[in-house]
Amino acid sequence: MRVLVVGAGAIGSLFGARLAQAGHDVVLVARPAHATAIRAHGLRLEGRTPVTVRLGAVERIPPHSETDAVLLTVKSYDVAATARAVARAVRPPVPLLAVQNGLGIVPLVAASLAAGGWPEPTAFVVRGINSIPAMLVGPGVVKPTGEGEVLLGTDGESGTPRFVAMFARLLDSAGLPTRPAGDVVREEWRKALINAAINPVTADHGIPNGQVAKDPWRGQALELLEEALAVSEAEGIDFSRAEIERDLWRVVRRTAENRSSMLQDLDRAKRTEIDAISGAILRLGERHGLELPATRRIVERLRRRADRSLPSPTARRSLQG
Ligand code: KPL
Repeated sequence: MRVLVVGAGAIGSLFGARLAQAGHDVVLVARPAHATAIRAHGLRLEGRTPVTVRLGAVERIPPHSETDAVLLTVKSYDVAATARAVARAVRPPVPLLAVQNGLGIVPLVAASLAAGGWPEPTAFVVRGINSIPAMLVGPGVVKPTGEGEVLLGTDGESGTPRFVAMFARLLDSAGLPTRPAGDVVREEWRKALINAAINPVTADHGIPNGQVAKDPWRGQALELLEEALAVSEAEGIDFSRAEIERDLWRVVRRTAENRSSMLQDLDRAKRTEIDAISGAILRLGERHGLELPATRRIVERLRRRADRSLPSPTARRSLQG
């Protein structure tokens, strides 16, 4: 199958490499240094038995792209602009799997695809809620760092179950385990609650996910989880504390070696998803009149950190290519 992977961070690169290994015809849209390294030497997939995988790599979505499916793996803050660019370049519409952290991704992707010219795009959008961890080691090198799965689902009203089944077959064929999401909104929340507990703590202290299970980080993570849970409850998404804590520690265990995506972003002086995860929870909490002091503190601290560590706007533009 021809697969266009738009967004070759850690997850896009890992998924692209595994799909190419399984015999699919993969093109990755990547930052210039990553794309150049992949074109020159292939994409190195580290792990117990490192391999080099040959696949296509380009810096921009090629105009008039012909593909059977799109994997949209950019960060949440790039979803709108990138989905618009996909719709302009890929015609007619093809099934698109949106894999990123954050809430409300399906309507955002659908609206952006419509703005780019796809008619009735919701029918083509499948949401992927991913817990498979990976790290981008450097240009042309990606490393899987634990275990997880991809939950797949659509907008219950207008999404197409056929495409969920298609992406399940595609990812399963590449050894990327999938499961039906059932209620996508609820599962997005579950992932957001887990991200709100793990990602800012790991980013704040520069620790791998596994350390979050230990004091003093454990206490901080649980405080953030509790505040985020109060917001999800106010939004009508009810999780028992016991259920979500069990899920949190399961993800921490299975991704213990991983540096969270937020920590990897700070490592590389890239914009983080703090606003899409904890910031979104804070904004929703405010609407419900909820005080979230721990969340507010960490959002402010990480925003300040990002402002200090991000390169100047000019250098940032050249990093983005
Ligand atoms: O989603 C992740 C992320 O880093 O963004 C987890 C599953 C927490 C793995 O680190």
